[in-house]
Amino acid sequence: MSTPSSVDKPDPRVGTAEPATPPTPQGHLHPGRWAAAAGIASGGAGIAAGELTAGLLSPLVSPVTALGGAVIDAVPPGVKDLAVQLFGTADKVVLIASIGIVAGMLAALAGVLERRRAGWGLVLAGLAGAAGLTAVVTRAQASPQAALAPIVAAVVTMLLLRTLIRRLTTWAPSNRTPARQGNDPAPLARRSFLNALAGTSIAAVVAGTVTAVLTRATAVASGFRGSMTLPEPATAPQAIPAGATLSVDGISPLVTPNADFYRIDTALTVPAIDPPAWKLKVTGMVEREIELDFATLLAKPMTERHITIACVSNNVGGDLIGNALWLGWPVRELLAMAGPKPGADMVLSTSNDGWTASTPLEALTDDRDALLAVGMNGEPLPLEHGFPVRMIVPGLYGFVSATKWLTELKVTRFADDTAYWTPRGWSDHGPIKTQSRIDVPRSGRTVQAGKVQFGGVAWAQHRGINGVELRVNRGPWQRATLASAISTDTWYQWQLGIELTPGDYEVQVRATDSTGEPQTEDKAAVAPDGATGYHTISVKVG
Ligand SMILES: Nc1nc2c(c(=O)[nH]1)N[C@H]1C(S)=C(S)[C@@H](COP(=O)(O)O)O[C@H]1N2
Ligand SMILES: [Mo]
Repeated sequence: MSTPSSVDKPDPRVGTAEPATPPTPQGHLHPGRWAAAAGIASGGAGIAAGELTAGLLSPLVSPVTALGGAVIDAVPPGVKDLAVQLFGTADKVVLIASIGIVAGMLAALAGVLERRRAGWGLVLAGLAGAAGLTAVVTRAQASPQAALAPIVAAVVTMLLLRTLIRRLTTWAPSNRTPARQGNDPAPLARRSFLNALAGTSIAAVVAGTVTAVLTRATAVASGFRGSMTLPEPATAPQAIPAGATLSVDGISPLVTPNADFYRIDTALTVPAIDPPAWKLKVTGMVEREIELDFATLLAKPMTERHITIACVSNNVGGDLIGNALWLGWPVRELLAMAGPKPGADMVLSTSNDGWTASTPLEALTDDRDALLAVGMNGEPLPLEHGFPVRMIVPGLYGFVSATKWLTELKVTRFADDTAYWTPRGWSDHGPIKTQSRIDVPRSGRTVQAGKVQFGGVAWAQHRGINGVELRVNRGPWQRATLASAISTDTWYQWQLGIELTPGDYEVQVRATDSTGEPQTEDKAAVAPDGATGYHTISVKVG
């Protein structure tokens, strides 16, 4: 028969071996403290699980960094300056540590509350998760999957907290119970709680360590990016002509802000490259192989140009297209240094993560200003858009030209080398097809009878657009007002007001490139080399 005093004797049998400690937790450490410890361990493991999720899915925005960002945005500038004065470059470390301390106190409180009344601690954990979720989704760089991390953090915290507090309550009921009689469950329950607490703490430390290792490279790359200054372009960029922007509500902005720029790549996690360790190799059919480092690249005479890039996977009317001001060194200068050998007709560009693109050699050596880009809209390339260096080639779809996180250019032949997408059902060449899109009104919208304002964009990079027309219910084509171009390498805005009486309408758009070739009505799927057909919308006029 086991009694409270008999458990003090060491007993080798499983489940009953207990060190010589008092039989109830009250005599050792107050259960409230154990509850607080359970809260901290659960919260720690939950936050670590959330940060790990973010590290894998959305390394640029994690719950903790998003909360830090939200704090920075919320404090008045005076406080920010004071923090920088006080802590210098350690200000961010101090901020994250403060978030850690607040989180620890809240987690301890959640443990204590959960022990007092089941469910209360879970509510507190849920509220903290909601705060993290709000911070994450309001960050500019947040991707949809970034929302997963705070949810994982909250769910893991709640599950662990509930388990630990239940075990603690079994061991040390919160309201005083009569002295235990006979088969005392306390030692077993005590062991069960302490094991779970230890397991949770170890899991928190392991997940935290893995996350730190995983995200260290991203932190280094972001840190470098944040402190670098872009070189000035050797020649000023083309000015945006006065008539290039039309004032139509809801039309795509002429220049796409970085935060709104579409992102397409096969990278599961955003590659993080430390620029001092970066090198670009020029190999293959060249007179001289070249290795270029980042400092050398930045010292080259830079060109700055607006170029509209588009994805071959963009459906007719889709939004996988954007226009940015790119700063870079022309690829042709680098290739001229290397000296391509006769017979070469392709450059296979490789990214840090092994992805490859096949670009016609000619598109990289002619005068179109294919760039080794380091800047996007006046900033260093965002990490997800290829930091530190990517290719941007006017006139070609991204999958055959716009290699991000660029590390190698191999001069070769289409007959000898194959790019990533080519054996997967896509073409090895990818000139951009003439296309046009109606941005307003949105398809399916009801608009007021009278003069209805239509507006959108049209593009045929490197050829240019010379006209955009609309037709209603397959009637005659009506010529839209075409804005001035920045250059033929960018998209053009267009607008047209059409008198419409109440009813349902189908409206279509088509563009004609500057060779006089109108865009085709024939529908083609995105594979193998880009969608065709007219963007067609339905409009209800009320
Ligand atoms: N390393 C790498 N670069 C890449 C890709 C990729 O999968 N990996 N995708 C390409 C494709 S298909 C497109 S459309 C463009 C998109 O560039 P963005 O994400 O900066 O808009 O990047 C290109 N560069
Ligand atoms: Mo693409």
